[in-house]
Amino acid sequence: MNTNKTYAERAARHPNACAKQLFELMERKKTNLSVAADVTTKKELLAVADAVGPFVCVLKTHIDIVEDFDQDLVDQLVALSKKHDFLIFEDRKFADIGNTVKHQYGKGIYKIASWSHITNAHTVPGEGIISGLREVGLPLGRGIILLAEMSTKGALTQGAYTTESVAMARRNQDFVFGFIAQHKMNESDDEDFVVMAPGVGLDVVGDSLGQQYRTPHQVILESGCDVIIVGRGIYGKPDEIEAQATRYREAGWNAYLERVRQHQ
Ligand code: 6AU
Repeated sequence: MNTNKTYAERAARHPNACAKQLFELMERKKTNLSVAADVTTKKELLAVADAVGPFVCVLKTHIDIVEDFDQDLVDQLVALSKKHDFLIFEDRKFADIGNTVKHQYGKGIYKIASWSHITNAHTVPGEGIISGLREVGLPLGRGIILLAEMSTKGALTQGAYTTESVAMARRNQDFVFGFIAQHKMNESDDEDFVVMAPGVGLDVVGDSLGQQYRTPHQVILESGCDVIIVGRGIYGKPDEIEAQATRYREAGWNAYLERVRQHQ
């Protein structure tokens, strides 16, 4: 099962350019941590990106919550991604018909495809959403992940919905390289999807709005996910950002090493 191999082994064999780049980066930096930088000003976003940069494989953004967004923010984020060697993941959660998401991805104020290495999409509309995003993203070397399971209480992303979402990914492996999910999705040696798991926290079990947290140990070792996404657990304590990033990075990496060890 590819899930239990090292990130280096998975990088070496991966047919999808985006996944390959991500696994190589994870191995090089020894990190499976992604920080969700859900802050609402340009200054804060750049400060968080610069502070967590050395510790992460992926910086996750919600660009539409930044009140003073401008092109210079994007230019600076891209410069930081090169300085610190991380990928940018705009968490846009596309959810419309193929023709509309194509424009939302490539055009408008944000022009997401021009700077975000990875983005994500809901599967509610069916496979046309993947086709629309692919038209814009594939020529630029981008990849997407599908929301197969959400982290929140009462989420409808379960059962047949999840199964069908995985089937959609299997039919589109040139562009879809993984999932937002809570457990591994690989079922045979022929596939190697990257699972990025949000809802990760070491100190609390949830928030007042339905979010649910599990530990890096549960997510990586017990559930077979590949990347932990941590937001408030890291940027929520502005004076401790680097200390918390170090703590989550170690927890995530140790859980991964233990997983590899158990399957040798
Ligand atoms: O650690 P938190 O709770 O502060 O932040 C979690 C981050 C947020 C959410 O928008 C995102 O992860 N997220 C997602 C993603 C990444 O697609 C899906 C999901 O099911 N739950 C979730 O929290 O930026």
